[in-house]
Order: sequence, then C-alpha cells, then structure tokens
Amino acid sequence: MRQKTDTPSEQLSVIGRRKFINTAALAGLTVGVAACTDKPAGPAAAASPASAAGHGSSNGVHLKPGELDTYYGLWSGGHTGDMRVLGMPSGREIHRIPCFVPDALVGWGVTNESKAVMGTKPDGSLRYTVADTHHTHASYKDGNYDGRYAWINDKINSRLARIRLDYFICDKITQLPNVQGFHGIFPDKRDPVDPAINYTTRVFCGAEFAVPLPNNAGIEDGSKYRSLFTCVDAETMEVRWQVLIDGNCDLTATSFDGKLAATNQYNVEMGVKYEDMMSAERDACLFFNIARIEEAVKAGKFKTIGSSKVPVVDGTHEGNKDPKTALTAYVSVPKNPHGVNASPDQKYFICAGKLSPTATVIELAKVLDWFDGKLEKLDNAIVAEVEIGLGPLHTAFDGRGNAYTTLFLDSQVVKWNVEAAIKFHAGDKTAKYVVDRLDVHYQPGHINASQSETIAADGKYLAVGCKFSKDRFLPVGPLHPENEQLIDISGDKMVLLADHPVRGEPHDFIIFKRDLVKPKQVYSLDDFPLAVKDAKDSGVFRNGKKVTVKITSQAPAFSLREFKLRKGDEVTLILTNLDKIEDLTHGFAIPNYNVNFIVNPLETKSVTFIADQPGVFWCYCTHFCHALHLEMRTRMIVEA
Ligand code: K7E
Ligand code: CUA
Ligand code: CA
Repeated sequence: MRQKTDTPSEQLSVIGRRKFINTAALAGLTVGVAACTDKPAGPAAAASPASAAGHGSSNGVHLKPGELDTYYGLWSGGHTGDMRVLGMPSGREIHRIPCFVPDALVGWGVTNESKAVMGTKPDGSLRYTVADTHHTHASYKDGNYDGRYAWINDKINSRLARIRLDYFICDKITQLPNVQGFHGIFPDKRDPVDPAINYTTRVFCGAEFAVPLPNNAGIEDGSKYRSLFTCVDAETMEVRWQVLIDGNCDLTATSFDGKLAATNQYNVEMGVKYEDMMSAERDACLFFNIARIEEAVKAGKFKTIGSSKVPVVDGTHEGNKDPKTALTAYVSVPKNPHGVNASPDQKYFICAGKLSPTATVIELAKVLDWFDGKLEKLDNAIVAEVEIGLGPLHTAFDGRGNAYTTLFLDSQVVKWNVEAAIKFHAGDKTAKYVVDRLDVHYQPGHINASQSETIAADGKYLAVGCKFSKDRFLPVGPLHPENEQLIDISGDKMVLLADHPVRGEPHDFIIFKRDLVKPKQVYSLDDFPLAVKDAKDSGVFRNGKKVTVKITSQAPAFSLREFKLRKGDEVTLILTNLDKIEDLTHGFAIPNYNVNFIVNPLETKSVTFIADQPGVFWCYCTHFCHALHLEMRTRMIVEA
C-alpha cells in the first residue's frame, strides 16, 4: 500500500508513475490489498470536522429509539438473490425482498403464487434456486423516482425482477434470451419522442459475456461470439428488442431526455481469455439511439435468433458507419472501464477507468450532435479525461457539480469537480478538480449518494460498498462481512460517519427520500382470486384425488381445527388471513411436508403437495401473533 499523500498534485504525481496498470501489476496490487490491515482505523473521521456536517452530534446516524429514518435505501443482496431495504442514514435493515431465490420466512419458492413468479420446470419444481443480484434501480417520473417499481438483475441466469414498491414484493421475473452474464440495468427516464410520457417505460439490460448466437452453433470459435443489449418493457416485463453489438456490455446508464442509453465496454477486444480482454489500451462507452432503434424495429429491419421471437437490430460498427442513420455510437475510453453514470445536471456521462487511473466525461449534447451529423469526430464528445486515482469503479453525484468516485486499489473515495475537470482537460492546468479524498475500509466498489442519479440529487449522504472489511468487525471465521460505510457529503470535506457489516455481497444500491414511496401495509381481499373471504367458506373440497383445503386465519386460531386427507391426494391448501390490522401476520407450517409460508393481513396464499405420508401432522402458526400463538394450530390427518 502506498503512502497516503495529501495534496492533489502529489496524488497525481504518484499516479503518473503508474499510468496504466497491466495484468501483472494488477495481480500484485491485489496481493498488496490483503496486507494493508495495519492502517490505523478511521483516521479521516478523527481528523475531520464532523460537527461541521450539521446533523447534530451524532450526524443523524444514531437515531433515538422510535425515530424514523429520512431515506430508504434499496440494496442488492448479491449471492442471496434478494433485495434488501435499509433505513438511511441509520443503515438499519428493515426488510428483505425475496426475488430469485427461495426464502423460508415468506415461503418464497414454496407457495404456488411465488413459484409462478420464479418459474418452474414441468414437474413443478423451481427452475433455478441460485442467483446473483447486482444492480437495483427504481422507476422515474420527471427525472425523479416515482415510487412505482424497482428492478434488480440476476447475473447468473440472466433474469430481471421487478419489485412493486407499494407492497415491497417481487411481482414479475423475465429471463433474457440470447445472452449470458446479464449485468447492468437502468430504466429510461422518459420517452425519447413522446413528451407526454415523462416516466419510465423501458428497462435497459447489458450482457457482459459473449456467446455463440444461437448458443448451440459454432461453440469452439470464440471470435464469433457476440453480446446483446436488451430492452424490456417496464409494464409488461416482456422483452421488446435487442441490439447486436461489437464488444461487451457492463454497466448501464440513461440520459434524462430519454434519447440515449449507454453501456461501458471492457472487452472491445472480444477476448475469450482473461489476458485478451486487457490487450487494448482503450475500450469504449457505447451509446444507443433509442428512437432510431424503435423505428428500425417498427420498419421490420431486424432478425431473430434461434427459437427467440425477439427482434434483434444491428448495432455493430460495420452496420453503423453513417452517423445520420446509426443506431449506436462507440466512444473510445481508456482501458477496461467499469461504471457509467449520468450526472444529475443532465449533461454528462462519466466512465470510470478501472485499469486506467482516469475518469472520462462524455457530453450528452455532443453525442446527440454526432448522431445529427454535426460533430465530425465522435471522440470530440469527450470533454474531460482526467486522472483521479487507482482503480476507479463507480461514480455518484451531490447535485452541486461534484462527482464521487470509488478507487478500488487506493481504498479511497475521491471527490472531484466535473466542470473543473473539463477546464483542466481543455488546457487550464491551474484548474484544481480534485476536491477531497477519504480513506474507506477497504477496496470500495459501488458508491451512491442520496438521490444521486435524479434531478433532485441533494448531496447529503454517500454510501460506499467496501468489498473487504478485514479488521473492522469482530472475527467470525474465514468469511468476513462486507463493510457498507456512510459518509457525510454536505460540507466541503467528506466525513466518515459509520460502518455497517453486511452479509455478502451487495453490489449496487440507491438512496431516496422516504416520501417518494407510499407503501401499503394491509392487502385487499380482492387482490387475490383464490381468497377465502369468510371463515364459513372453509372446508375440504374433494374432486376425486384432487383436494382443495380452504382455511382462514384470525388471531389466535385457524378456521379449521382439523382436516382429513387420504394418502396420495393431490392437495391444494389455500389460506387467507382475515386479520385486517397492520402487522398481524400469521404463518403456516406443515411438519415433514417441507411447507412454511406467511400470510400478511388480508393476504391469500396457496401451496400444492401430494399427501404421501400418512399420520397426524400439526400445522402450526410460525409467526408470533398473539398471546395464544402457540395454541394456533390445526391437525392435518392423512389416512392410509
Ligand atoms: Cu456493479 Cu459489483 Cu456488478 Cu461494480 S459491479 S463493484
Ligand atoms: Cu398466528 Cu402466530
Ligand atoms: Ca479491454
């Protein structure tokens, strides 16, 4: 680990000596990472004027009992395949929303309703039980979140899940055809042509890994593999179209005017081996002209791949040489960039360099000029390419013209001023664009500020997802938690406020004002076609071997005290919770039958199983609901 240097110019000279990082150096630095635990903990916090932050003595992080947070945070869970809901700035985890992976509390993956969302094989078992959620973003209206939906991706099985933000539940999952390594997502912020549509109607999805198209043709020849960029309809969750591209996709961003989507590319080399992906000095940030792509689809200028019916338009270099008709624009940026982020002033896209110590600022208006034939060289859309530190990954914004980029290798967050960087790039070497640096613990990946990628960026809090926690928490064996750190960015200097251990591994997250969502705490009986609306409707209804058991719950009892089945019956059990006051949830578990789920107030769920074990099975309430919760059971009798 290098010495911490203090001034921006010292920083730059250190970086200058190691401009681009090659494969060998990168491996060396990663080893160095593991050895840097002797660093004193939180020196920045001790040295910073924490009281200047203006959030009271505890900076608003340590809420008094009963106090509510002022922001929501939506976090991806990573390998746990879920979305996590945090209260911010306290960092308290309030909720987990199961999406792709079964969840024993909710009965996700157990109930018929959740299985229908998750997808099953012909035998009724779940198609997938693993996932890897990375990126989460919410729907927009007029450049700010509108509280309708959030989306999250599963990188492993190329799936996109939608979360309804009225009930904080996953209601739809779509698998993308023809792609692998589905990574970046971003909703559009408005329609590119219809001004009346000032809200999200599309979700863009970048695929990281190139594959043969279709995937069973030409398996050996890696040079023929291709990647696609996908558009999913925000309402129907159906795949609208795909774009065949050169190189790959990584992260995704969208412009505030709805005209462009962007993805950074780290593998323009189309390498199939690790070394090959780093052979070029520059990769690209690829822009998609949404209106033109949709026109091309409408005009039938597309093909389809294999058994997929999704229209695929040509976004390759070869097919898009004339700017006036081009669907795509490839802006060259330095070596293996990582994030791409749209600034809240609506003017710029910023690509972090990863293997280059730079950030590249691309001006949206200039990319649009290029598409109009008014900018001669696309590279002139780059208005700054400045050194900021080692291993830049993701960027957030404060709405006051500053960007905050994580430096993975430096274990720092760098605050830099975008307009000053543009001046510096234009030749004014006195322009000091690096404003501040803060050590974080350790190796930060994603970063986001409160309201960051909206027109309402408020520059209050910055959260940083540190991939390594090392010595920051009590040891718990070989698997360390990760460390989500909270930083106050309301002043000139960043102030480290708090550490939060998290189970691995969240990647991306967003933080937004609490009044932007209006969650409902009680369902309506009419939301569920199967609802058992009255306890009197309960009973066992037999149709040959097919049996329907209808039950209701009302604290502290189930409507049926017992129910009888015969061995071999195919049973569908429907449970409606008739309790209508908030926070009165019941559970339903059947011993030895692998069944457990909950029903929230006025919610209905169902499970289907074969009554293959004769005997007595005490179905009991698994969710503490009443003083007589333990007595809340019903006897399932399966006759031999
Ligand atoms: Cu968003 Cu972690 Cu998938 Cu960057 S990636 S760190
Ligand atoms: Cu119902 Cu516990
Ligand atoms: Ca590359």
